[in-house]
Amino acid sequence: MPARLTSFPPDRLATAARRVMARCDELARVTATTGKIERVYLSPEHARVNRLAAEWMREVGMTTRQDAAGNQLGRLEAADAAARALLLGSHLDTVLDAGRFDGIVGVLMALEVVRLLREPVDGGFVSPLPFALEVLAFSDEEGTRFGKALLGSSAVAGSWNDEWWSLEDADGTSLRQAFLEFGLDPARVGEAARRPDELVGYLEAHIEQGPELHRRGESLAVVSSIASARRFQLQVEGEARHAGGTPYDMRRDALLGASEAALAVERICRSEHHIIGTVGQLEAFPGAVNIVPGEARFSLDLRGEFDGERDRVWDAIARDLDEIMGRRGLRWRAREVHNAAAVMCAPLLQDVIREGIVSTLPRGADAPPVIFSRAGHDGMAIGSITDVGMLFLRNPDGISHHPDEAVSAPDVALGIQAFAESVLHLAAEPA
Ligand code: HGY
Ligand code: MN
Ligand code: MN
Repeated sequence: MPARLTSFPPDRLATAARRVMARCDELARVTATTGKIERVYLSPEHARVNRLAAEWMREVGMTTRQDAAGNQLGRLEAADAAARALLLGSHLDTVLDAGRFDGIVGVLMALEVVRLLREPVDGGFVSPLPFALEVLAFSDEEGTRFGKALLGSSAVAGSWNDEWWSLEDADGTSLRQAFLEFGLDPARVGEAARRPDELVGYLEAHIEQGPELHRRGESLAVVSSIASARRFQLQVEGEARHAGGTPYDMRRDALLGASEAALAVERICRSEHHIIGTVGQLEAFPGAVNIVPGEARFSLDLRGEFDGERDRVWDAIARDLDEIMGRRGLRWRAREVHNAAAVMCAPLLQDVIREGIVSTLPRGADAPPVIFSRAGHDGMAIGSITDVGMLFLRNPDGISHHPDEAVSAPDVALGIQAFAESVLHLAAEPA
């Protein structure tokens, strides 16, 4: 451990980190698919992890509730019951065949911060700070089941869109139906919304999901901003024909059009510094080995540091698709299923996160790294109602959205200290 530790004994931090790692393993076992980690919105697995999270929230002295959008919340009151709340947290849902730390480690680290900062009172615990502490375990950051990301945090931000009710999952279950089956009332989703005047801000610890900290040999970073993201479902229409009897000059092969489109996305985005485009899904229809695909569907996930750059690249991609599909006698259309503007992390919250990281470094060490997040986070939604700050933890090799996603216990211990110190620095700020 570095020489300069402030108010938290190293053994408490190490114990907290071990607890976080063990609970990441425990939550990884709550999955829809044995041998993989898969936990999607409004599923039985979602309900089970909410119960586990609520138990751990109560264990540190918080009162708990599940909100009207299925987010699990814990709250530790301040001495002044009318005090505003500092929100800490991340998400407990996952992508398909996920790693065990994306989102999860942030929720568990937030609980360890509460455990470090709470003070006993009348047989319970209280936040000794000028604000209440809340831990939010968001229910759907990834958008895995319905394609639209940030559903849980959008409800908290009061930006739920009633058009989303008709979104369907792979089985054709609508979001509305899934709400009802989970025991939630679609008509009351608005009750999850929080008022800006009751909040101090939102702080999230998260693995970097990229290689920069690994390459720098650093444990922690301040996040400057969260990438803007647009997601599309695209459809290409050609003509299904016999795979043997149809000569090439008569074909309108939708899969080849979509394949050229995917390569065009890579070519165009590679020429742009801060734009990243990914085709993660691609499907041919009717999908028989002896039929030329008459239809193809594919996804596009497009991100950028700034909204304008991202939108300009989308226009360039659309022009390329017009040329490709025109040349191949195909038609194409795109449906936008997600659009989140870039969120700048508040300067004050960047400062307190920086102070928190400095508390873990030896005296005289260089200033902590500052990184722009290419991954999306719940702060993109929460940023519309309160200030957002993020702390990144190194994840070796940067691999994420993959079972090999990793984080080290020593880095988690440093992250818990930095996170707790950040909260203390914020509490010391003038109201
Ligand atoms: O897709 C993302 O960037 C995030 O991990 N949901
Ligand atoms: Mn993710
Ligand atoms: Mn995440």
